[in-house]
Amino acid sequence: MLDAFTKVVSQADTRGEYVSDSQIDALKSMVAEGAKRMDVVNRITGNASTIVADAARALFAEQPQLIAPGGNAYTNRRMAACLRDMEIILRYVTYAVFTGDSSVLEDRCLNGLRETYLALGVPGSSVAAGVSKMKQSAIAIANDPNGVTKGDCSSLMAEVGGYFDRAASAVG
Ligand code: PEB
Repeated sequence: MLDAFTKVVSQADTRGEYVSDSQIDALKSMVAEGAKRMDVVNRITGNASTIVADAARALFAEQPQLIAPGGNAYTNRRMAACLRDMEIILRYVTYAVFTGDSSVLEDRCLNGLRETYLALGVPGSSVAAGVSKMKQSAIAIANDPNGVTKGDCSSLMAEVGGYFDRAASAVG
């Protein structure tokens, strides 16, 4: 598991080079802008249940076959597994945002997930649709200008969106 700092060190070490000026500048700005990142993690974490529940509700409204008899979220057990999976994925996305690197999400959540769903008969494209809905709702919550110091969060939001996109494309 890497973070934005250890990633730079590990890449430099592979090439036997010193950390470059541009890498140091990029990390310096990440530190300088760190409060935004922590706010985003805090907001997504604090609203995780809402984000998961809203995304699941929207997914089942769009794909009602999932909750019909024979569907993959039919029975309380499967519904619970589905909500839990969405929550796990959201949790790993918050770790990636926190560390500024996707390796924790890749290694501990997405690696092998497509194959797991294939083996279980869970439709990966539906999971991907659920993840995209979590993305919309998480970004709306994280990017809300009310109640925080105003600033430009566009690149941070693009980064957050990228982690959700990565999770969706890993299973979809
Ligand atoms: C991945 N999901 C399920 C299982 C596993 C995961 C390993 C099998 C074991 C179990 O049931 O608990 N676990 C999960 C994950 C990590 C992990 C992400 C990462 C670290 O350790 N059903 C739907 C929707 C979708 C869904 C499309 C969006 O209709 C999910 C939610 N996952 C779903 C369902 C099951 C499951 C298991 C329904 C149960 C499948 C079954 O037993 O029939």
